[in-house]
Amino acid sequence: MTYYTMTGIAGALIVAAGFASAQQSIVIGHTLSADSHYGIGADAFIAKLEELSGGEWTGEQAPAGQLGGERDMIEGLQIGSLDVVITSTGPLGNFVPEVYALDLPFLFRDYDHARAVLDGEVGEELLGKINENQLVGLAWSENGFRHVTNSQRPVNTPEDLNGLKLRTMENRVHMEAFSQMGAAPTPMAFPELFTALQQGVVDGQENPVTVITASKFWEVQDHVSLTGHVYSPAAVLASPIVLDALTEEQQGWFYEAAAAAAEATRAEVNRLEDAGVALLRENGMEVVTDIDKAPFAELAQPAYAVYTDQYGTELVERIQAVQ
Ligand code: EAX
Repeated sequence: MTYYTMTGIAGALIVAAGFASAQQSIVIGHTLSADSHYGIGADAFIAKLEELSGGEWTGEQAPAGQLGGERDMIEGLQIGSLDVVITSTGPLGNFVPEVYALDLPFLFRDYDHARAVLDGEVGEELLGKINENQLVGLAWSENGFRHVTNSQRPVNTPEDLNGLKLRTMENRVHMEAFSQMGAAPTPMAFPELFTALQQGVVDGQENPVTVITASKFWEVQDHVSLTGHVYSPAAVLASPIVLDALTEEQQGWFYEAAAAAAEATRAEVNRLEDAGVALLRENGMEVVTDIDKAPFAELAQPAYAVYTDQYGTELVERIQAVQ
């Protein structure tokens, strides 16, 4: 009797001491620079987590694809080798097919539309789908509307894309859209992209102003056209293996931290949407801002079938209907 009581008390003391002293640390992986919109989001995540946990939890960024491309990092979450990842939806459809519905070209009218969809019922449902695939969807964040850059010529019309070797994300919808628009799409993980542009393995790529500036693509690309051909969401994802080991309160901190990350990231996207074009020009890029999107949209339309043939049109129509 005495023996058990002693052990119990000693055990409790050891556990209590363990909790009090054990500072937990997480790693947040992403492909961009530490001062990019993702980096700013990761810092906001860590600050919020530290605040909510009273300093017991902290974290650090693993930026610039240090831990691999987005596909690799998503796999890392599934096996528990990574804690949190901020990623575009580019490769996410390979894990969660419904997410492809967000990657359709010329689907979102503007930032307000995209954010209303992701913050509403559709966004909530898609986070639920993510959770069915050995991942945890903590929050929707943002990458931005994507634009075409290249080293060859200004792109004004779809004809200007003809034969252009264009790196795309590893995303079947995007590849089909660019094939239909006349380019030669080459899927590639982001960490390989800068060198591929530099060495002329590909002529161009497409990414939001946020990514073009954070990655200094002006060093290897002369032209940018504000095609805005697709809206690129970002997802703040966690490993279910990491999250399941936490208390409900601690899990709540992760969700709140992800919301803070999304807010900080969107604020930086807003800032660069205003300042971005001037920044690109200052750094020597020739920017085509006045583009008639209709012929691009018309050519890209068959890419919808990559998703709708298998999953139907319901989700797409619901996204279009959001005001
Ligand atoms: O998520 O791969 C891409 O082009 C993405 O936009 C980039 O990794 C940021």
